[in-house]
Amino acid sequence: LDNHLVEIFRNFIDNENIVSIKEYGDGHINDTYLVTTDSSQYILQRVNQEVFNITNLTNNYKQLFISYKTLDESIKHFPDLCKNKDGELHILDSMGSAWRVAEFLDNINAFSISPDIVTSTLAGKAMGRFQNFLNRLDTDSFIDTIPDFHNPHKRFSSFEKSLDNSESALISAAKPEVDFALNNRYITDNMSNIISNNILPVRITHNDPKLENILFKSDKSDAYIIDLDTIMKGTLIFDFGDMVRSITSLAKEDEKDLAKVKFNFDHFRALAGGYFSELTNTISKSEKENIYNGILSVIYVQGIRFLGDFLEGNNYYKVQYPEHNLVRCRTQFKLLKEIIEMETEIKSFLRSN
Ligand code: GN1
Ligand code: MG
Repeated sequence: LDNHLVEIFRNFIDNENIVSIKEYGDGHINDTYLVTTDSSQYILQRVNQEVFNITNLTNNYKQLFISYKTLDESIKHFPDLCKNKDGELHILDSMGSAWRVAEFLDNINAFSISPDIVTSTLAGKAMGRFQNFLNRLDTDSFIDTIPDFHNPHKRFSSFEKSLDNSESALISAAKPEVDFALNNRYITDNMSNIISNNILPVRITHNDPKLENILFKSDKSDAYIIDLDTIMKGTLIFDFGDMVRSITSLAKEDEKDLAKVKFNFDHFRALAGGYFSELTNTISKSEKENIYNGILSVIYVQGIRFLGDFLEGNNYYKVQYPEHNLVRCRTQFKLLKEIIEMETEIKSFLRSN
């Protein structure tokens, strides 16, 4: 057992014997461990403070948990965070790292690829229900944990900066992707226009609801939402877009064989059906009308974020090899192309649902 991890965990749970502490999951930003004790299991996490402001993050978690209790929700949407001895949701260690402990949910499955239609429908439903819960919260009590997180204009500008700062060898290695990014910047321009018209309702949204951040009960009766770090003001169409990004392609985000990265209409229908069935009464006309643009924007922005990080030498996302971010970028752009080819069919499906 790693003494430092044990010491940190003891701040939250001190009356159970620790059996093991193992690295866990596939998150790109924070460090996650599974702690097994003689009577239970927990998630221990080190929050990446280069990405998140921990004070704002914990403020938002408190809002979430307070609201959860006062609104008396009948369904469980997400796992609880444990309090430390002083009643706080995170601690800082001697090196200044921020740590927290969450409840580990039993009998659940996480997927990086949707295994079947039922799962895609359930993912949509679970996020739809979660959005309905978020709609009841006080928007102003949430602080942005990452300002401009989905701002398409800002994302494009930082991509241009990465391009300027990049070594020429890296730019040559990514020539087709850089060209694609530059040729398709209209996607962020269009989205920026829509946003500046102020027609999209400002809601509290998840902002990172990729499939891996949805945990499915083994009996497929329900699902929980995790990775609540980016819950803040945002727009629903980007949440839907991120689900489309991670659910409709049936390939891993870092799949090297692009032939496997294809837009799957059946899974799209299932996902959208599940999501909209929960949101019929809340989704606005402007959201519905711009949802296709939202999908394009999220996938394009994800592509240029991976590409920009590759060009800058992989400072942001965890990588397993130097081209990892470039490989990730390629899957995003491939999916984006597939979706653009299906524009008419996708739009007509969205109109009739
Ligand atoms: C990151 O932490 P994780 O792996 O759930 C990223 C998301 C990206 C996602 C791509 C704070 O999410 O924005 O969509 O990777 N989170 C942050 O897989 O940048
Ligand atoms: Mg995350």
